[in-house]
Amino acid sequence: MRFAAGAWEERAVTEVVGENSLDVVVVGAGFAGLYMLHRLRGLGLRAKVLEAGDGVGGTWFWNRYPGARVDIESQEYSYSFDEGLEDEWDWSERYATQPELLRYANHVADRFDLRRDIVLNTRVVAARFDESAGLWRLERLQGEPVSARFCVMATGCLSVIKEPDFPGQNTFRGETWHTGRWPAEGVDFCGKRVAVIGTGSSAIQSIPIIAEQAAHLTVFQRTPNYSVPAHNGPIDPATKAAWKADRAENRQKERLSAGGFLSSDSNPVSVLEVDAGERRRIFEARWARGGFAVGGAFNDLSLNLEANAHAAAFVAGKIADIVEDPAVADTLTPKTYPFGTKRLCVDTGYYATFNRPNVTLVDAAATPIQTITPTGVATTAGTFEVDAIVFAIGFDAMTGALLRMDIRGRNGGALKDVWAEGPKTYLGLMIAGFPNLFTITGPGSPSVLSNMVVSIEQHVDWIADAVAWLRDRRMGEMEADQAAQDAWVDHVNQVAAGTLFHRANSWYLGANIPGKPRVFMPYIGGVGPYRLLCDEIAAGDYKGFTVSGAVA
Ligand code: N01
Repeated sequence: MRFAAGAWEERAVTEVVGENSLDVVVVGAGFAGLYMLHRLRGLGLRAKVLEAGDGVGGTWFWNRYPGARVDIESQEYSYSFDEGLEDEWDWSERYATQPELLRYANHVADRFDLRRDIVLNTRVVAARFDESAGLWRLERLQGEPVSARFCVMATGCLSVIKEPDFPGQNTFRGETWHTGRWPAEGVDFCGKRVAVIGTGSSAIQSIPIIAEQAAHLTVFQRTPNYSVPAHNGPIDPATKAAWKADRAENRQKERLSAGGFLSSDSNPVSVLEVDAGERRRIFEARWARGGFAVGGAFNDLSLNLEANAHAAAFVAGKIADIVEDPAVADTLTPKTYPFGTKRLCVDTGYYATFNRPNVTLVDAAATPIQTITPTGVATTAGTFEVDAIVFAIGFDAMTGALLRMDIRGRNGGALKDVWAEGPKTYLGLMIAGFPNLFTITGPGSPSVLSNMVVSIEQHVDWIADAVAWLRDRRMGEMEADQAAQDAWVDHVNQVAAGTLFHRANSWYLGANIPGKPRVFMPYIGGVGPYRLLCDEIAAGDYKGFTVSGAVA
């Protein structure tokens, strides 16, 4: 396996954090860590960011596979905290590419002079709360520990890849790659026979591009996904001008919306209340609009199986229209779970790629992969000889990055034990028994069901305000109450139980990782209501949190 990973350069800890402990240590320099650092600096706090990679950008640093781009419109998938930044940054495409998003992250790091407090090539492997000192002590893979009163985990929801574990994979003589750890210099597939294993968003974005390069592409699909067209292209000047004219209002609407973005507003009508003609007209208009718009075509698609079946049938019809071979179209059509209950994919030319003569679809549910041989991929139907394998097999989502570290709170209690039956948090922001430890877009918050940048800004602002509030009162500790956490966990589960999301074996439920507890991890109650609740809790002197530990 070859991954693009930064060298673990060692830097003296004194160079990194000085002799004294910090006010706040932030783990991760993606969009969350960058803005967190900016806010903490604004409060006059001593903060540093520790980042495992050799550059900033998080998701957009690691996911460099061909075709990688955002699936929420670029103008919305960007920071809103600084007008000057918004004014000067000009997105070139409706859905920005990974290189453009990475340039944006680097621009933000430079514009706000963040780099001097970011330590790259530093993987945090453990974080322990030292109760007597009231400090979090973080251990790095190499180097001395770093201590801080507060620790903010900005470690991302989709940052730990699912490692391939196919029998025989080590015998393979060709190249292997993982979409989530793509090399910065890119991969040249020209003239090669390539296998892509997996058909989630990463595969669906990369398959059309790899197919254009490769001599032959074989796609191994275990479960088909619903995919909708992006209709990507340059953003026309009128759209840019309209967005800019109403930007402040648009941003506020995003913050109070269901998903944190406006481009796919939800139609407040039941699909069951309209006739077949009207139903078709609305679905077609949404399909033509592109992106997640189809998901918001009616208000009951994620709640009611009968309603959902209309969306599923509509997409199935589109697949049948696009894909010339009816057997291939049928294999590409999801049948085992409702529309939208796995993350909807947004593509450019995905289904049409299967009309190319150099592309083969293998139904890895009917004929499962058995082994990887020195020269190919063997299924129960035969062996497919290839020169390169792309594992597009996803991530250990939401809890992976946190549980990979040895995080210990009060009395040495380990997070992995506390979360043995699934993640439990208060608001996705804090965990009972782990004082002064914050999680940005943690499980139990809207996170992956939302425009991540909107949710990141909300969490960063809430955490910065909480730390400032504690400082102003000269209090040293804040911790989620067990009872408040239990009530929140119940609420998160209850809201999810009212939807169809439990009917898919998705990564939202941890179902893609063997042995992971089956728990719906994000909060599906909506970005706007969730924000208002968090604000109300803060305004009520952090109801549900215990504040203690007067400091001099
Ligand atoms: O991962 P996935 P992803 N044998 O878990 C298959 C975000 N994202 O990296 O469903 C055979 O969705 C697995 O099959 P199955 C986005 O939120 C966003 O594509 O388990 N197949 C599935 O088909 C997304 O949802 C963008 O049966 C195996 C695939 O691998 C999330 O990241 C772009 C297998 C994994 O799909 C994850 O997407 C990319 C095995 N042993 C990602 N193991 C944007 O557009 C797994 N699979 C912004």
